[in-house]
Amino acid sequence: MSNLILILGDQLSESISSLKEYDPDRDVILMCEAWEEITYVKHHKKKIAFLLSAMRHFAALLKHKNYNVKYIKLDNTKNTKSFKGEVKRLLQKQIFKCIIVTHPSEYRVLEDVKCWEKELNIHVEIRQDNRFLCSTSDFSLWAKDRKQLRMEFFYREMRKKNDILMQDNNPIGGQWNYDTENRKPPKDGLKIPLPYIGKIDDITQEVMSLVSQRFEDHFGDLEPFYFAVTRADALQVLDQFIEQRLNHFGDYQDAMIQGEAWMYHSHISFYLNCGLLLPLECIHAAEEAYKNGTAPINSVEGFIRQIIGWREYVRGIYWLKMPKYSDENFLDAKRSLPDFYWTGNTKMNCLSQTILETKQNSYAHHIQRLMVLGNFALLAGINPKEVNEWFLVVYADAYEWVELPNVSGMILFADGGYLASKPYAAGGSYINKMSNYCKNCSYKVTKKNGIDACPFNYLYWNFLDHNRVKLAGNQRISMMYKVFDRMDTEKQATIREDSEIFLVSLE
Ligand code: FAD
Ligand code: DLZ
Ligand code: SF4
Repeated sequence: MSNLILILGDQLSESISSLKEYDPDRDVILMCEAWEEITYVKHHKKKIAFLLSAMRHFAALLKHKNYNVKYIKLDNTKNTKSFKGEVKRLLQKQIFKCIIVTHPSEYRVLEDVKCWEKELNIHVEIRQDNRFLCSTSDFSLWAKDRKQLRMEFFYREMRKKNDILMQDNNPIGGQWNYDTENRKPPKDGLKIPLPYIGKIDDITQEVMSLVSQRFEDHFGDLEPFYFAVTRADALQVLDQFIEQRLNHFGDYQDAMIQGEAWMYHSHISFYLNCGLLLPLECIHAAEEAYKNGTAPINSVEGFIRQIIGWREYVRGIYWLKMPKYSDENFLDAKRSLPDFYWTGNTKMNCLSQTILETKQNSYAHHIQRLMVLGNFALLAGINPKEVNEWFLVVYADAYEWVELPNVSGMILFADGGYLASKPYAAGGSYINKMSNYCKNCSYKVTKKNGIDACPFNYLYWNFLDHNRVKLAGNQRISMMYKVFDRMDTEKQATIREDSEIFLVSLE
């Protein structure tokens, strides 16, 4: 008897586990555009267009290779709008032995799928996601009995286990981590290569019309659209990165330049997260560039660390800690997300630039997400639920498994320090050092207090002061409490007053 193989929108890899032992004479592959997936949060228009186009192209490729694919478009009048509804509809037409699906990447969907066996009265086989290098069970084993997890130790294990950048059981170059060589401020006159610009074919055009008609009220600009939507094109993005950007990736990993949304980053997260690219091929391409002498170790190690380290680490934490992780709010942050996160309408230039680029591209690079958007949300005490929803909506690479640990764990310290050893809090001088945003800002980054002072400056101290009970014991920031305590009481009062005025103005 035949199997029904369900392929979800972020599982667009021919080597995916659900397709193993596929039998062309019996099995049916189901892919569906699901209203529920598109609207359970109101995803950025560009993100929807990207994913639907990538899904349609993937289905076309499978059909071309004679796979038996049933692809349900969003505007199919019989579309029931959900994964379960579409599976059920197919079960009513044909008898299957079993439903096969690769482990969904989000807890919400996994919980749904787990109920189908009972509800639909058919065996459901959930296969491990073979696109990650560390299985969820291996991660739990590694994490077991550790009170605090640290990415660095996980990363070293992954390097050894996968034999990446290793020589005789030692790290190539003699060091595991070149983080200190990943922090060059931007310099004038950098010639940053243009990002990949994909062609819009008929499939993408059709999807774009659909998105502009049906999702007009969603955040973000649909045009110009330039993402790759096939594996072949995504491989070109990777090649272009290795040839043109990797060389400087390490030096300028933490740098931000006004008007340069893409910097020397790789822009492959969209493709990795939906399956068009696979982690090992990206890692091997970078390792090869080091061996060929075309990219330095600080770039290659830095890039590989993001993929084999951070990406796998946050996924491990997600599956270890869900569902409780999504309710964490260690610092009891309650403020609503300011409206300017949707409009960019703020006098704070770093925020305004980053938000407008996000609106345009459905992309911002890591340091903008971390030190501008994240730092502000942390210091202003924004409610983690609202921050998480915003990050899930706006980025084309966002799925809960990767977005949630980065937001609740990395930027908001909402998990109390499980993922990161200290809050990534900083005043304006850090942003000034790593960017040129402050030059064009209405606020003065050098001023600590007063109406025209950079808000990050007083909000930083106010944040520490406000969260003293929960943070003062953290060894990595206890020093900053000593600095605050040495300030005279008048200065401390001014910090509190400026912060109060500013935070009230957000409401
Ligand atoms: P590069 O800088 O070129 O890095 C290469 C690859 O490393 C990325 O493509 C990505 O796959 C991986 N990577 C790097 N950092 C991380 C990280 N912290 N966690 C997981 N993978 C990482 N990444 C997502 O893929 N989806 C998200 O929803 C997401 N949300 C984030 C939210 C916040 C608050 C922060 C601070 C980071 C978030 N990241 C997320 C991580 C990171 O910012 C993006 O992966 C990166 O900006 C994607 O751009 P790139 O491909 O040019 O990355
Ligand atoms: C993100 C997304 C969107 C916007 N649309 C669809 C869709 O129409 N069909 C689909 O199969 N997947 C979509 N996705 C990706 C899913 O949300 C993702 O596969 C699950 O969250 C994985 O658990
Ligand atoms: Fe951002 Fe402050 Fe610099 Fe303005 S002065 S760009 S608010 S860091």
